[in-house]
Amino acid sequence: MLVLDIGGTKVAAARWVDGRLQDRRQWPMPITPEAWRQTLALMATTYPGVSWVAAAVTGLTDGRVWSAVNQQLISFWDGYALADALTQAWRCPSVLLNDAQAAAWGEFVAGERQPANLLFITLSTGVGGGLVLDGQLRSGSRGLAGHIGHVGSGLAPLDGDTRCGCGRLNCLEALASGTALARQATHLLGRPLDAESVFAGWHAGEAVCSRLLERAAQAVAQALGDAHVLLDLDEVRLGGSVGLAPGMIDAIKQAQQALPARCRVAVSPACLGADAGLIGMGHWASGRPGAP
Ligand code: ADP
Ligand code: BMX
Ligand code: ZN
Repeated sequence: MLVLDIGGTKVAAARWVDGRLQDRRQWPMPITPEAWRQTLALMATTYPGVSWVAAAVTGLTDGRVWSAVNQQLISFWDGYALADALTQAWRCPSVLLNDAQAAAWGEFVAGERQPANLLFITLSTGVGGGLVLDGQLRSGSRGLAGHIGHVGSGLAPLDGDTRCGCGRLNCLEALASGTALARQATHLLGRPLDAESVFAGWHAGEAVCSRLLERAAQAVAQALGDAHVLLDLDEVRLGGSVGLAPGMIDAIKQAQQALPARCRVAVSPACLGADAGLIGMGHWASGRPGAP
């Protein structure tokens, strides 16, 4: 089986052999339909002889067709028959699942501990979430379950750009995603910055970057508090390049101190690191009817 993790910034791929990843590779996520078709063709040549393709993908999926929650993340794909495109590229069956839901399943099945009620949250291009409740992956009948990036954070982004690409105001994703950090810093400092530079500025003591990251951490802590009072979680695992960047988890834990003890859920870095989505997809797809 071939497993893919298609995010807003990168596409990761690996063969899934005997419950492990083999030959893992990564490409930038294309930003035009033509570039996507080229990347797909390149991946098909890189991994010949595949009998099943299982893709964890940012956005909503009914298992066959892809659509966006945040219309700004991959604008050219809305309504795209992604599973058919994968089937055509490899001439084999394919399945799809949301990326954060796949990662949540990976963390539950293959992490060091198996808490029955687990939230995986990724701070990455967007902010995604996946829920395992009573030991079962909760996708929801529309694939929407766990989309914590689109809960209202109660805080406004510092650049005044309050409307998220999903249509709501002041979403967590509009404050704490890599895209949001870069957007706010670029506006406030008047020069282009990416999320990596915002972290570098923070560690160098730059005031605007520190304020942005502390506010992002505060928004994450609030959203985790909301999820915890709603679901009584045993644990939260944090992933994504922003979530796993040095200092982020400590800033979130620090922000949790402002909440009443009952609203503070234990947060730890994803046991599977950046591979949670790929590994989760391997385990999840292996359990599907007809899987090799
Ligand atoms: P994807 O969203 O495709 O799953 P990532 O988890 O790598 O990919 O998240 C991409 C986001 O993380 C981008 O906004 C990028 O600028 C940011 N990012 C990547 N590396 C770092 C880093 N070392 N520190 C902070 N932010 C990072
Ligand atoms: C967005 C949404 C989620 C996704 C999350 C993290 C889209 C295209 N995606 O909230 O489905 O899980 O981003 O995605 O609407 P990533 O690209 O940052 O990994
Ligand atoms: Zn939103």
